Amino acid sequence: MSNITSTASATVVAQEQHFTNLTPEEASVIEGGYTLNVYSLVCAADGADPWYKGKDDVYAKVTLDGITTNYGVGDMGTGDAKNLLWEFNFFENAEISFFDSDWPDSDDPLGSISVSGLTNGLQKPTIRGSGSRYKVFYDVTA
Ligand SMILES: [Ca+2]
Ligand SMILES: [Ca+2]
Repeated sequence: MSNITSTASATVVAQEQHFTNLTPEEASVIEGGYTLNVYSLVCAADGADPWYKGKDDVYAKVTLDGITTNYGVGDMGTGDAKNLLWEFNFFENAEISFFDSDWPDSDDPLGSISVSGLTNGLQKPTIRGSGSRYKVFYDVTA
């Protein structure tokens, strides 16, 4: 750090020191938040509809810092994969809950993922619900 030449600049120097302690990734989070990248969804087992109703009718409820929006995915049966290539920006937390759409009865939950910070590389958890299993490929970047 450079020499402090006046009391007025001392405050500025203190603030700069605060930010120089951040890693480049942390600094970029403060500027622009996080990005949740959802690459693909793979169906390991579709079980949320009886056989005569066919494949799961998949959609996602995406909640970013408390605001929820629905995104369609489409029909998925065992072995199907869909490239989603979704990018969501958030600051505090993000959650994606997948559902099988039904009518007139209520939709069946397929499981969810939830993030509140950077991931250590690509994540690929298996989510389960209503007799179905899916693998979600995602990461969180700054
Ligand atoms: Ca169903
Ligand atoms: Ca259905």
